[in-house]
Amino acid sequence: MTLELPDLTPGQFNLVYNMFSFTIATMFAAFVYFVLAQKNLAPKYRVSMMVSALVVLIAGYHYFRIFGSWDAAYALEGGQYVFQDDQPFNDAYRYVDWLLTVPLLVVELVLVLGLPKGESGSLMARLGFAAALMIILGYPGEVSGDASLMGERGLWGFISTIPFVYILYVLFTELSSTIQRQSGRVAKLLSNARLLLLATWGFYPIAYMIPMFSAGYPTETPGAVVALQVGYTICDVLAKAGYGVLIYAIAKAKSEEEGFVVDEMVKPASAEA
Ligand code: RET
Repeated sequence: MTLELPDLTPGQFNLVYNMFSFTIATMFAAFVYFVLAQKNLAPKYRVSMMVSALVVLIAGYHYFRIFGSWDAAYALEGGQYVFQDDQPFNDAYRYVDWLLTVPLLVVELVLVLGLPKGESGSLMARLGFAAALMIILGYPGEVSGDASLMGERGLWGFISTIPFVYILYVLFTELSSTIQRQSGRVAKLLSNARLLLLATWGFYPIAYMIPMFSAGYPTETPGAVVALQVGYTICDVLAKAGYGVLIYAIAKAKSEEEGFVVDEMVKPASAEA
């Protein structure tokens, strides 16, 4: 779905432009890091790092497309960035990205817990399904021309919050006993990952609400358009790359506790003889 946007000042246009560019670099750098860091983990935990790598790769691609769409949607005319009607900004990339990556993020967390097979399968299926539902239900509100709190944006936002609350409920009730079963160090890291998830995921619905309080959104509210894009972008960097680093720390701590030793030293030829 494409969006009609207002004209912007160079400062506003460039802020979003640079944030998108920074995010592409971060996602691809995180991809390389997650792929290379796998060798430091016990084989059992490598799959959660693979999922982290997939998430940032998918996001890097989508930010590349979002960046291209943003660039094409504006032209500098007389010192202002003027919106181009024939090349509207495509906001669907963001939701397609979330649809693919949000279920993967919950899978990542469940995988790193290292639960028995039966338990983890059901947890992943329930959380993954709720995550996908949350994104699908939020989309009609995001692209609706009616951005008011009591209108379409507010309604879809409210419906989408139901699966969101369900995810939080599962994470903070069912998962608590699992976390308590882990050693002190791992339990601390796991509850940090859960808190990071709450803090970053909780920010998306807040960003989603910005247009509800901006009369005339989007064509008459350049500030709200910029705030929404910058807000979602910061959340994505933290929720994907930042969260992946924490998942790595958990997987590393668990690997060490389970006796895994990284064999990094390449022995000189003479030592092998
Ligand atoms: C929407 C619509 C309004 C209500 C709620 C929402 C929640 C969105 C979330 C998105 C998380 C995205 C992540 C992406 C990173 O890969 C859809 C904005 C509750 C929680 C983690």
